Amino acid sequence: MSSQIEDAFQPGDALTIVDVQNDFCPGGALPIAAGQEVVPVLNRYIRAALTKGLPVYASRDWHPRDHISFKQRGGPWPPHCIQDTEGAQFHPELQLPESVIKITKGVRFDLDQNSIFHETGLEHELRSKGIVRLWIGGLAEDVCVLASVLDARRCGFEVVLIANGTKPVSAEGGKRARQQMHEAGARIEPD
Ligand code: VGL
Ligand code: ZN
Repeated sequence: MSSQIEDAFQPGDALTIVDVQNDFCPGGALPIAAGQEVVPVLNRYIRAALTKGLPVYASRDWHPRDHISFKQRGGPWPPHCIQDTEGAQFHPELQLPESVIKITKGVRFDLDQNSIFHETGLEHELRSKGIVRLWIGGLAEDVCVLASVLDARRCGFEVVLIANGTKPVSAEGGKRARQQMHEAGARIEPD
């Protein structure tokens, strides 16, 4: 029997999982409340994508030590997702397939990359694969998910936000982010 997710997936879709890393989950360096709850939801989407032969992308925040976005450098964030540390690893229960295509961001010394499109070449990659629609979930809804959804829309991709597969840094920020994503033309599902 096919799942509802499988039925909703179409050729030209890609699943895009943003920054589901230990540091963004409870116990991590920049914990998002209930961040780990996105994992079983996104695992269902991964299984459906594989069944339908759709590509799965997973981004990771991957900062050099002493990154410009860290508080000690005048940035907004505590140190997090430092390259090759435990905190930067994907959540251990996230069932990424061997075929996963990783997007590594936050590596630049001179700027932060909240959006998975920002200076990563992802637009080129998606177009070369004939992708027209992205299903996006992950962490954090009001930071990297928001920036990525807005950039995807600017690039002309259709976007479905996996609403139960994302969590915000703050509840208030999450409400605003959802509104902004909706206004930018992203479908929010399930609503
Ligand atoms: C993120 C804060 C700092 C995110 C990354 O992935 O949403 N948030 N760096
Ligand atoms: Zn970061």
